Amino acid sequence: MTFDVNKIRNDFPILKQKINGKPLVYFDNAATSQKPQIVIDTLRKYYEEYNSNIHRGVHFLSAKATDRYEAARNRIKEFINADKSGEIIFTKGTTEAINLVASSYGEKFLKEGDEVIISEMEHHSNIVPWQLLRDKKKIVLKIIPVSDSGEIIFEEFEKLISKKTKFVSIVHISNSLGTINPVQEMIKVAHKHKIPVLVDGAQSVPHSQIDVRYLDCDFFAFSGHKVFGPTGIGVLYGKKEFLEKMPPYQGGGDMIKNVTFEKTTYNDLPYKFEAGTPNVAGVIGMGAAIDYINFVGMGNISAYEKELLKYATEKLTQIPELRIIGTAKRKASVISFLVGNIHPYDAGIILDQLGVAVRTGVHCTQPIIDRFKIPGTVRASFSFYNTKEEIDILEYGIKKVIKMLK
Ligand code: C6P
Repeated sequence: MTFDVNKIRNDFPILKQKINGKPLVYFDNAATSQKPQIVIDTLRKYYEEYNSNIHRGVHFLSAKATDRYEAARNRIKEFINADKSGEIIFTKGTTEAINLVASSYGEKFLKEGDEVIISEMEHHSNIVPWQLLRDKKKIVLKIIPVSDSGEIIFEEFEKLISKKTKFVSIVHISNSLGTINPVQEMIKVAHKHKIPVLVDGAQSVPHSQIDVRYLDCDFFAFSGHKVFGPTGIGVLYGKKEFLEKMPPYQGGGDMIKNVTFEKTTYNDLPYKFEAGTPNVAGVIGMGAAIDYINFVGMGNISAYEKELLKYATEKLTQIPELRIIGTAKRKASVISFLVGNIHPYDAGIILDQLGVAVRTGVHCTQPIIDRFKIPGTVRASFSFYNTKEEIDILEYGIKKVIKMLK
């Protein structure tokens, strides 16, 4: 398909509305993305026509829902180029996917004194699960420092690796800085020492083609709601060799083969990790979102967003009072900034009055915000349905913020 942003925008009904009397400029895509009509219709059709529990019923509706659920798993497998559909585990989102690994892998393979490496720019969801494990098993957390431009200091990462290192968990694209981390190189280094690596792909899957076999990551986590799908659904990809050895994360229906009071045997992958009635609508809706991305083309999405980032960076750097936090050489379409001494929250409120939705604060990444010794940032994060005209509105809004609050 040839890329026509106006046509694309027509697929997203929410973008047509006015906020505070002004056309909505939605620049909070890193928090959650908007949903195309096809996803909304798919969810409605599911509930109107074949809502049913899966893997359980012999009746028509249950069979249909099961088919659609498993078909979505297969499409997601293809989308990230996993080897087997059993390596795609549905979770609530990135957060639950990382918790699953920290809890289950940690339970089985990590012991007191073992070291887990994360970076200074992790989202809380890739910090706290490891801290919980630290409290439980007395593992040691090692933190890769980040440079002033917001890049991982690679040599420091290499220096942190020792015989005690037993796991690396790293964010692919930083949600607060936009930095694209060299995860493939990091995985190579870790694998030389036989250390498994989890990649937090919450911010990379919406913007770039992910190939988990090419990356050779051992685990990969992402969320449906950031890839134009519903909330409350996400994916953990894991290599079969690890998943098979890991204990279940939760117990309940569907994750078992046989249950007696004396002994329970667990189901095969991926069901071993999907206890209870899953988010059937969410999975099917996420499948529709993946179809939509494939229809637009990830190549088109990445190229267009690169253009938007370049345009926005050039425009915003011309405002003397504005300071961008996160100036890595390789960046995704996120601009975090501060305007003079104006508190990000105040800037966000004024931008909202102009219909511009941005996120303000620490973006669930308090350690990296503290590292820059700032109270937080204003974050504009772009998606492929945004336009250069909207960036002009943001620029106008920032100038207004300066006039009002300086
Ligand atoms: N970041 C943001 O505004 P969940 O909430 O489970 O879907 O995703 C958690 C998560 C994990 N890693 C990264 C890099 C993320 O950006 C996020 C979610 C949102 O930046 C909400 S805090």
